[in-house]
Amino acid sequence: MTAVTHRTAPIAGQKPGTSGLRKKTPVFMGPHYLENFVQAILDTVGAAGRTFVLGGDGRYFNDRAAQVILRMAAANGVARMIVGQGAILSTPAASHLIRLNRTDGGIILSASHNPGGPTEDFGVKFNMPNGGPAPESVTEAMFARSQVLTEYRIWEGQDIDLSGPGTARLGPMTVEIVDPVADYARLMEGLFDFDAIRAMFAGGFRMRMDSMCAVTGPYAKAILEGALGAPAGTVVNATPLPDFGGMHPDPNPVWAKALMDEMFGPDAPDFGAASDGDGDRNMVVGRGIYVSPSDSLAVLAANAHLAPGYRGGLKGVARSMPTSAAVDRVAAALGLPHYETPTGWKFFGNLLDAGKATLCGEESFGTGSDHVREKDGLWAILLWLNILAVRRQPVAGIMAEHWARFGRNYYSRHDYEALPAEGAAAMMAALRGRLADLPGRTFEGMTVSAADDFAYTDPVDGSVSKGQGVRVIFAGGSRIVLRLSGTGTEGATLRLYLERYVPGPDGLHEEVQAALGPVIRAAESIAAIRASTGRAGPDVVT
Ligand code: G16
Repeated sequence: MTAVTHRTAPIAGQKPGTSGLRKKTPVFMGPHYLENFVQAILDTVGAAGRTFVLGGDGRYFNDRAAQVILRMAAANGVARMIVGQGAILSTPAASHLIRLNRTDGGIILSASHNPGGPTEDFGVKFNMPNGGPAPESVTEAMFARSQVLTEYRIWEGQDIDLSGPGTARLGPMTVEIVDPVADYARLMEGLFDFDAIRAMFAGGFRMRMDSMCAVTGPYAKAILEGALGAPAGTVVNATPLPDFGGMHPDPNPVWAKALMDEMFGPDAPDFGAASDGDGDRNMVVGRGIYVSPSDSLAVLAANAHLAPGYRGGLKGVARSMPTSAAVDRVAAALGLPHYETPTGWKFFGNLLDAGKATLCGEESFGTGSDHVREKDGLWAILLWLNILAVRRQPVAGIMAEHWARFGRNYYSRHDYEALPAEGAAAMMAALRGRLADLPGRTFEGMTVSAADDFAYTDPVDGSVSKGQGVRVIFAGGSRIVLRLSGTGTEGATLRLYLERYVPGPDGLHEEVQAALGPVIRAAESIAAIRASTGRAGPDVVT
């Protein structure tokens, strides 16, 4: 067994997007592709003497990629790797292990909610010592390195047996194989009132958790059915599979349709939830009522003090720019600072580290807090359960009271997927060129009060991120946002975010797409999406 150096050449396009480098699996499995990117990571963050966490969501190629990364780490002088058993770690559990063990960061293998399999998606991302995704300055440096490197180092040798907890050696490097669930479960137990939730389940409360054949299965089984005593069978699709059982592990009403059907059916349980490929996203549904991620963030912010971990109140809240302003209204009522960041969890890291925000959330089914530096699907579900256990009301009752108090931000996202990349970029460029003409003009009876391309100055380190999405804001709080997704692997995905504020007391219980009708029509007048894409309508409406 020895470290060898292989000659290689830069591979174009190894540029991390919204959350790491995501490509089709065959691309990642191509000659030197994974190796080049991992070498670029190690060269950028430094390897000698370091300790890193390694794990992934179990998708196809996860196991092979983990073995390659371990051998590369050993050859590059890494001292210790903490690896989830079977190379499995949910993204929030990885974030926790990075922090708990005071490591130098971690490598997470996941393409999140994108489907997995030999012809589907794979991804690699690096998280910093604070447990959060690498910021743009670091991912840019990785990309730059990938474009000039000429060799990579790898240990020649056998695979490490990752099938059970324990310690192994790979040349000079120690490999510590850990239970993926245990430390994470302990963290949750410290944040939430497990006794109250246990009593609620014991009293007959019924829940359905859809793990979508992805990584949260073992976590949800251990915590919900194990520690909290929910009946066996509460968690469905609980075995992680390399192809997610053919499911698209994206917890939204479209892809988690079976759960939606059950929650709107005659024998609906009290509470429904789903999580995604790597366990950082969540969807929550009550009996007969869907809770949008933006509303969920607002409800969690308004009620977090009911959970022991947040009893002292929140330091502040943050949301991504396209996320609805529902949480801003809670923050204003509670006198909390609130922040608006670009899309991408990495932008919350500084706010959390600096103690400026406790809760963060995004419209893209992500919610989290300062307990880790990633969004956390099961955490959000457990916080909901804690709130339900204390308030003893159905989800619909909680939502009705919330809207009555704060008003309602009707909200929807329309996605146009797999568009030709150049055409989509040209459409956005044309729109950006028209923004200056919009203020003062009226569409569907709504007057534009501001229109811009969102730029963010990080309040902690002063870094500036420009071109983060077009905003058209109307007097009265309605809003249209357009941006191109940074997580797709095929062509371009255009995201159109639509929001309309209704202060109440009237009009708080309308059908969402109907309530948004004027905003949808205004968006078409302003951006001419259908005309420029040739599409009759969006592919996915959430
Ligand atoms: C990632 C990011 C999120 C972002 C989402 C959608 O989530 O971490 O911050 O909101 O992608 O991004 P986009 O609109 O650019 O596709 P995940 O769950 O995919 O890691």
